[in-house]
Amino acid sequence: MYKNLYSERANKMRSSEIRELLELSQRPGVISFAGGLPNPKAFPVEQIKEIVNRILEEEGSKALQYGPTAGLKEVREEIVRYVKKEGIEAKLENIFLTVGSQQALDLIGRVFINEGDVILVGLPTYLGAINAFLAYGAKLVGVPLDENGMRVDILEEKIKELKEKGEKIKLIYTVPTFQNPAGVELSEERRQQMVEIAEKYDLLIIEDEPYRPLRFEGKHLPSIKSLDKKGLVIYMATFSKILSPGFRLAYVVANEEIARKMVIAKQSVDLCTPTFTQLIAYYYIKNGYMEKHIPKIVEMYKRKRDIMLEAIEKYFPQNCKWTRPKGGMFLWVELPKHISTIEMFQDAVKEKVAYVHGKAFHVDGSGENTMRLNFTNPSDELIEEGIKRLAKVIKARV
Ligand code: PMP
Ligand code: G9A
Repeated sequence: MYKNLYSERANKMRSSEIRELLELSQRPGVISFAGGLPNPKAFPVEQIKEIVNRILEEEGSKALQYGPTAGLKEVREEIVRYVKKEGIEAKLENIFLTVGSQQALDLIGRVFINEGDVILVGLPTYLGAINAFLAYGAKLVGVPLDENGMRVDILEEKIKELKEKGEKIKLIYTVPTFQNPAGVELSEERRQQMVEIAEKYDLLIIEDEPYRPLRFEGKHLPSIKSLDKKGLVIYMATFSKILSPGFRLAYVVANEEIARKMVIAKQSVDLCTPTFTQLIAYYYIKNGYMEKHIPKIVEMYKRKRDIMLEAIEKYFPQNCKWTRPKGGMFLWVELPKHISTIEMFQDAVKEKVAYVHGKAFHVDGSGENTMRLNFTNPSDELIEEGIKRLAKVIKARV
């Protein structure tokens, strides 16, 4: 009955497999490797309690009030200092806060995408970005990944091909560090090459970095933004994986003109990012808590990755392949070609184990024999049991 009333945009919106699975994952007895949820033990409840009490006592009138759309000045100043440690030189005008980096992805769509504009994305890539961009009518073109992240040689070939066909290419979207979903990291050389490609073809790079602080091994690589001299990289980072996703707090670093446009777009979306959570995160960094907290999360998640890898090696059939991520929250599994992880999901649910099927992350409809496993949310004990259940389900189809 409402069909004729919906906008064309509403008809393009797709529901997220990950969000749909959250309810199932919470059913009693189900071991979920599906959602990219942090472990609740990683939430610093006591310190947040202390900060919240102090904010309410001393700054209640600010914390409970509307704030500027770009975010509170002192919070943005703190972020200027924070990203400097990442080699990113930013001024206040380059930075604004958002309600999660998911909102930043939506704002990108709002500000840059006309119907049919091309965005180049990884094959696979983050589902939430796919859905945000599709809602604005973007045409998403996939570029394969290997163990060193996006294949920038293929990226350039695709750009040339698309240009020859007269397509309007706007953006390259990448999650360079411990990518969601594949867990791989874009090599330093490819980061540099990606910037060169953006310069050569007048494109913007969206560098989405939720997992950058969650490194278990290896050396930190320069952010793509730190290699960008021309203002072509829009960098986004979030507090979701290092503090609390419930805060819905993230930030964007971009060229001043772009930041201004995105902030204007944000004005209509929500007026401002909650001042309360901004202040909590601010004091969390300022008091030095963040610096001490991140290594604890890293230690916990590294242990969980190791438990999952060990269990996979022990229980999975030999003709499966999987990644060994050096950080982040996910590993990626490839099953023999004839197995559909979409069809197999019903067996998994019967065995009370959940994952996200890989096709959801592929904009070209491929990846049906793949799946993403999250290792951060389940308890250590349940990881092994869950992998055992999953192995049983896979073996029945091999
Ligand atoms: N980008 C990527 C790559 C993600 O993995 C996620 C969360 N899973 C987000 C963006 C959204 O994060 P948030 O909105 O919580 O900041
Ligand atoms: O709960 C969400 O939707 C955030 C997690 C994203 C993911 O699992 O990739």
